[in-house]
Amino acid sequence: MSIEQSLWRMMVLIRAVEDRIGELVAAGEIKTPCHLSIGQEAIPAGVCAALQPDDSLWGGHRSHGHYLAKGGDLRAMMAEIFGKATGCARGRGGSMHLVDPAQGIFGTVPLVAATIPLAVGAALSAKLRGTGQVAVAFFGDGAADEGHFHESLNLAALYRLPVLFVCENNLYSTHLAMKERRVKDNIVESAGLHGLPGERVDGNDVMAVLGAAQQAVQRARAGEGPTLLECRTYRWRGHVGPAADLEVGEDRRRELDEWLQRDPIARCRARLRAEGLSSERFESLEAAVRDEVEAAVSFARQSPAPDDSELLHHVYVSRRGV
Ligand SMILES: Cc1ncc(C[n+]2csc(CCOP(=O)(O)OP(=O)(O)O)c2C)c(N)n1
Ligand SMILES: [Mg+2]
Repeated sequence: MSIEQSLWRMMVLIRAVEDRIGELVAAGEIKTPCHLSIGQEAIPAGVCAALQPDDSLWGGHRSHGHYLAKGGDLRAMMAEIFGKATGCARGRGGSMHLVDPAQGIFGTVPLVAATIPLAVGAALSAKLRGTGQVAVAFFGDGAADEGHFHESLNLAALYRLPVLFVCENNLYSTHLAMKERRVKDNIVESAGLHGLPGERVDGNDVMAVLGAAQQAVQRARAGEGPTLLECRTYRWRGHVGPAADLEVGEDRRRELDEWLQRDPIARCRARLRAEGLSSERFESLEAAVRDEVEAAVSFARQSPAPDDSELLHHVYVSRRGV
């Protein structure tokens, strides 16, 4: 499979998983709040394809795609979202606490901007140990409004740390459009202010995202320090849950119509089609993805809930090792 085909497949997987999660939330079977990234799939797919398995990933509340693209186990994610003992956080975290240390996924945390400095810490550790590992922080435009973002960029630039700051700018922080929160549309300029390179990328073009991430990773591994990528995109669903949130702000319906035309999966598919990939091949890959998603849902449904007696396990570190 070519790199572009595997990126297309990853985007299809992320969307199929999230479409299914949306259905299960609407049906009341999933109770945990779920923030869907439908429309934004090119960013996790493109960035993670530039990483090695032992590079670390740090995410936020909208991180299903980050987890999957970095190699996180789909069944363990679905079980986590169902609150089951087989979940990647043993059913205690839900959709917003996905973790898989074996794949370098050390934390997705719903406190906005909280994992940006953690990625800087991981990059400092990698630099001190001389491992060559890179750390990636995924965060939204809302997180770029927070002080953590600026402190992290400054420190990473000062110490020339191997870290990628990936801002997924979907133009909204909950229901607040960027223009209601910032005087200027200038997140990418924060890079220059703090002394690191910054680039605005078409976040709905998976090959553009991949190219920008590869360059940033190369710089980081060469000891040249951090990069900020501001990937422009748009989420098709509302802030949380499956609804489209069309009543949020007067611009949303028009914007959504425009951004639907820039569907990252359709764009990638059109390129692959022009290169000769047959409709039958697309259909068989899509069917395999659907089967994979249904197998994960069955696994989650059949898994046991955590036992009541373990309620306080894994909450505090115990000297007895419980
Ligand atoms: C420190 C903190 N402040 C506020 C919130 C409430 N909150 C949750 S998600 C969110 C919006 C974040 O927007 P953005 O960073 O652009 O990410 P997006 O939801 O667009 O992916 C806010 C304000 C929070 N979780 N943490
Ligand atoms: Mg946002």
